[in-house]
Amino acid sequence: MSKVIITTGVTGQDGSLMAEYLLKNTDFKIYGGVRRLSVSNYDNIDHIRDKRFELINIDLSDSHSIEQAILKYKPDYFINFGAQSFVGSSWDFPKQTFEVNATAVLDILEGIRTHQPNCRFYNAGSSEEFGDVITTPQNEKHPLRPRSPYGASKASARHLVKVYRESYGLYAVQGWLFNHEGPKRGYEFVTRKITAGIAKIKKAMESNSEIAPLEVGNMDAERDWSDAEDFIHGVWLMLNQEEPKEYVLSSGEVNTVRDFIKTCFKCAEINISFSGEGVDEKIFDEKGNLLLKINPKYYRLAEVNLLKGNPYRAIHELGWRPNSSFKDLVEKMYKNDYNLLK
Ligand code: NAP
Ligand code: F7E
Repeated sequence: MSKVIITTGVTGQDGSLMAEYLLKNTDFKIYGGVRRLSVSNYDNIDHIRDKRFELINIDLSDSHSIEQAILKYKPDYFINFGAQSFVGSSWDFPKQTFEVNATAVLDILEGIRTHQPNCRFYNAGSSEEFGDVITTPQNEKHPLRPRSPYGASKASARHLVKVYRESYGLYAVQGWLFNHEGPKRGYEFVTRKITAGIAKIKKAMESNSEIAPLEVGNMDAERDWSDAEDFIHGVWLMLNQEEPKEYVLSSGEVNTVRDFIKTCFKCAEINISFSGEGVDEKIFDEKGNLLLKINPKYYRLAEVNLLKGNPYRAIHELGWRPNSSFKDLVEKMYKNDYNLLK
């Protein structure tokens, strides 16, 4: 009998990559949890045609659906990638963010404890838990100082995972994953917004049509960006150790949002110049066309200015390492978005 795995969030970036990874690297039966939406969004999984991959109903805001899935499919592994994952929206929907990102984790842990105590559980933790950082780079010992309802929800989930691991002996872990990106990234996250926006600008230039300038928020924010594909393997390693232990996954390299924008314009072979400062900062092309401006509506109520991870422990204990460089990542995302416009 092959093993059974439930993965939530399969319509999203990480869940869909994990489904592909498991189909390629295991002989498991994979149940992908999806919730009902008025218009379904299966773009990231539409291409998967394998009878080992099946969609099942799990809405993380409904504890019954979680318990029923555990009872019915008796998973050997449960990977929870489902979340309200957009930090910016977590101020608009704080309660929903907490319920989906923290209370649902309690429901999964209870379901596993009660019905499948040998099931290994991974919950998707975040560098946003470190928030207002006091030392750089951040490793597993950095205190949790979240700055958003999103960060607070993930930090709460972390405590629950630890309590269930220590109280009931569950194999339950939550890695600290720093920003990871790629062609399956949602369009509201800054990297995809930039690569999709600059691809549109390039197309407009090529067809002599009107250029719609990109609008962003804080270009000084610094992030440790990696390729999401690198992280999926790290999550799988974290789930398959002799003893449950949690790790930081990151590249250890930091860039500003402005660096990401500059690198992407370079990939698009568009020469740019900057003018102004702060909210008046703008980017123009050689002909004086406006390509980018600041829109304060994208500023966060409380910003996390700098996140830089230290993946030392994952590299030395898990044997994991990031493969892709920052420039490779920007290029891969830009090329994908440009090709989508063909
Ligand atoms: P994502 O692309 O936004 O995917 C989120 C997934 O969660 C989607 O499949 C979404 O389904 C699902 N979901 C949302 N609410 C749900 C609900 N009530 N019930 C069931 N499913 C629900 O996020 P991601 O980038 O893949 O991230 C995966 C996980 O890692 C998340 O927990 C995120 O918070 C965490 N994380 C991500 C990063 C990163 O840089 N990507 C870094 C650290 C941690 P719909 O399609 O139905 O909306
Ligand atoms: O913002 C700044 C923004 O929304 C990155 C999620 O996967 O990673 C992600 O969270 C930075 C922030 O990602 C815009 O203020 C500037 O400083 O792409 P983001 P995030 O908030 O870092 C963590 C690790 C997760 O766990 C999350 O799930 O970019 N920024 N201008 C902007 N951000 C957005 N979205 N849009 C802008 O126009």
